[in-house]
Amino acid sequence: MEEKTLSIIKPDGVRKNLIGEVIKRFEENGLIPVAMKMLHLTKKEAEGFYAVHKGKPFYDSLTTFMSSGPIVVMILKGENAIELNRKLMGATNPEEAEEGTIRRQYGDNIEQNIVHGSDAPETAETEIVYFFNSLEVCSRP
Ligand code: IDP
Ligand code: MG
Repeated sequence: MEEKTLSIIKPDGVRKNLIGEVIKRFEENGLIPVAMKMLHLTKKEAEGFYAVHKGKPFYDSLTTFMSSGPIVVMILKGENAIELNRKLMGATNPEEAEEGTIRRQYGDNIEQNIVHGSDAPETAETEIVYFFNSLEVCSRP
């Protein structure tokens, strides 16, 4: 089934100059960007995005990290885009991520793990509208 998912190259990915590398992985694996922008979240905006994790011990540190520098936010389109993106990213903890995945290859630790990807159709929808309005989403074959 064709799906859309939200992808973020986190501040560590941007600092490490991995924008091109990450997008290349997506394109090579059938995930096509249909919307894209670079922005620097405020702490409040990062807290809003990660509201689902509010109350967890890592929430404050995570949202400080996510607002520590520019990020690249994208909507990716493709067959089973949500699951495929999660597969290319690898497990949350880079040490536990499969060999060859983005997080395994480039992530420093369980927090600073280079990329975000939606985990289900409902969260993909919520996350997409958090960042993009309908005029910013392109139609691509
Ligand atoms: P996911 O990004 O693989 O979906 P989630 O459990 O949704 O993982 O957590 C969101 C983000 O919060 C992670 O990508 C990571 O940056 C951070 N995070 C998750 N668990 C921990 C933790 O135990 N310590 C520190 N940061 C964490
Ligand atoms: Mg998640």
